[in-house]
Amino acid sequence: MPGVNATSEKFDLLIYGPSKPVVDDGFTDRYVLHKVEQLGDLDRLPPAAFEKIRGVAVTGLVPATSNVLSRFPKLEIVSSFGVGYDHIDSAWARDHGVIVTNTPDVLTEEVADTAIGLLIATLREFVKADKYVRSGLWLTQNYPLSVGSLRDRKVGMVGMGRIGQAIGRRLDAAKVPVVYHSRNPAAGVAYKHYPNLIEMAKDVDTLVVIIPGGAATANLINAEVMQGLGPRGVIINVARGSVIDEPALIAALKSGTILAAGLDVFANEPKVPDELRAMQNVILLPHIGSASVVTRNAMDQLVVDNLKAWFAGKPPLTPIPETPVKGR
Ligand code: 8YV
Repeated sequence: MPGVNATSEKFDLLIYGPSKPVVDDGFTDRYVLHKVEQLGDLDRLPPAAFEKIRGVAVTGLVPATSNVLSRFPKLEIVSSFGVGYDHIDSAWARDHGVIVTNTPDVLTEEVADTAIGLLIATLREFVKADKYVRSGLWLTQNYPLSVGSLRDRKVGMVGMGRIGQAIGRRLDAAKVPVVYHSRNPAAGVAYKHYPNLIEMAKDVDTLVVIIPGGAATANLINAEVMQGLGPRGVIINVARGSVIDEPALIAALKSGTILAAGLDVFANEPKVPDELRAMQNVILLPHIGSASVVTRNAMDQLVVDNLKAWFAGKPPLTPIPETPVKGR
């Protein structure tokens, strides 16, 4: 019977993705661990392992498509690292009675910190200013005043989930007005809601993007949105690269349609377009929104704890809404 805890039973798990100490060392000898770091290595698993594996820990943004998941006929649960799960085919999982879990909450404040840091660094040009000091130019003249400032801005959040609300709290503390766009108004949120993104873009000068990736939000931030934002416009993206039309962003930054951007995520990461890398009015981060030791350890631990709860016959701690757990 799925997930039942008979004393002598062993549970075969696939650890899929980059090796992580918290995950690698997180299981007792009741678990048999099979490890695959990337998609291309799956074929190296012995055929018998595919028949036995009942749980998968996805420890990074490695694809868990229907092609991958359907190779495990006994699969019961996919425990994924990260709050976003656009790398998992959750519809396939739902249709095949497989539970998917993610790692919400434990990264909320860290990602919100990153968003605010990136916003201020972009507006006040911290990276350029740092280079200025290192190059010795400060000895000859003061660094020019930054055109951007948080002081005269109005932020339009794209997405108002847990992380969006944590970013909002930080902006409230900084006395910056906030409004937001999302498909539906968020419960218990007092900021003005815009059902229409273009209308919001016209009313603000700064977008902070923190919505899930995937087909429903692909290229949501397009040329029209950038046009609406206007020449003072600043875009901060800590969500997924897929949410922004990247060629349109490059064109808007080049032409002065918008002022600047702070990007933690990219359409085809870790590949970042040369044009973006050459620009002075962007700050580029290597997808580090949640990437501190303390937060990543907490996320890894939640990946482990979801699997352990399931194989102890309990409900997993953080199932995604698409695969709710019944009867535990
Ligand atoms: C991780 C993230 O960086 O939680 C998410 O959705 O994007 C990040 O916290 C990502 O999972 C990379 O492995």
